[in-house]
Amino acid sequence: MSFTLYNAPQSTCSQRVRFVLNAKGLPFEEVKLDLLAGDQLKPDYLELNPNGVVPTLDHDGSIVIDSSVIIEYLDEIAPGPDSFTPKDAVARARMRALMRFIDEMPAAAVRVPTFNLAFLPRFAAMSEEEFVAFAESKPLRKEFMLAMGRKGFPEKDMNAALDRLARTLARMEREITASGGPWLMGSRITLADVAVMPAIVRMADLGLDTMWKDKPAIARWYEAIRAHQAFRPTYYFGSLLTERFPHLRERAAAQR
Ligand SMILES: N[C@@H](CCC(=O)N[C@@H](CS)C(=O)NCC(=O)O)C(=O)O
Repeated sequence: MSFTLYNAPQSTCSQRVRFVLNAKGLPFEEVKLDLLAGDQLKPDYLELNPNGVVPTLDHDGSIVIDSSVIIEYLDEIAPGPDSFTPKDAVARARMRALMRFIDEMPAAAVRVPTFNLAFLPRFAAMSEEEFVAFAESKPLRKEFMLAMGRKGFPEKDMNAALDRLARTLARMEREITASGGPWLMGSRITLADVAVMPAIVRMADLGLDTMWKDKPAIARWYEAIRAHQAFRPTYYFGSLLTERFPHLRERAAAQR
């Protein structure tokens, strides 16, 4: 089996896929796209992924897109050594429901502070015409970019995103407590944990980990995922925003 992953080091959606590939010991070739330069919008890449986003997996010539779909696919074709999917159909349905919630809530919400805090200087340096042309070339994220504009999302949008993240943490705390932990669904890690991991790591990267200081189940969950053997190879140097943007390093330190 040969795998090529089109992705970006700091992309949260890509980190899900790298984690599952690493956990399963599946060797893969990485093609790294520069998302701020617009590599994901080039015609050759759009042929592979018409959404113009990463990640995209090429498995022996078959193209699979969308990180949630890709991690389910990988767990189906390579269930060993550890499966991330419960055997019981009801538990599987619960896992998928959690994954839908995660895609809709934290995965989307975390983009707002990410763009405002990390990527804005890049867009602020563009002319208005350049920025609008860049936004309009994005199949999936045109409206998101135009809503942000070159000045960033307004405070109201930032607060709404932070509130959605806070509600996600409350839901996670309840799920982990009810299941007995340390994972969302109990003693075994599932794809739901992998799906939410990058949003939680991103929050810590942005200095927002204070949001779970009164949530011991999440603190334990975070320790457990960081201790997983797939974590370090997934988060190689350059995967965190603070490793890439010095201004964020200072900001995150000041938050704590
Ligand atoms: N639902 C998609 C979303 C993918 C996505 O939003 N990817 C981001 C990086 S995490 C991206 O490529 N952004 C590029 C852009 O906004 O132009 C998935 O999970 O694969």
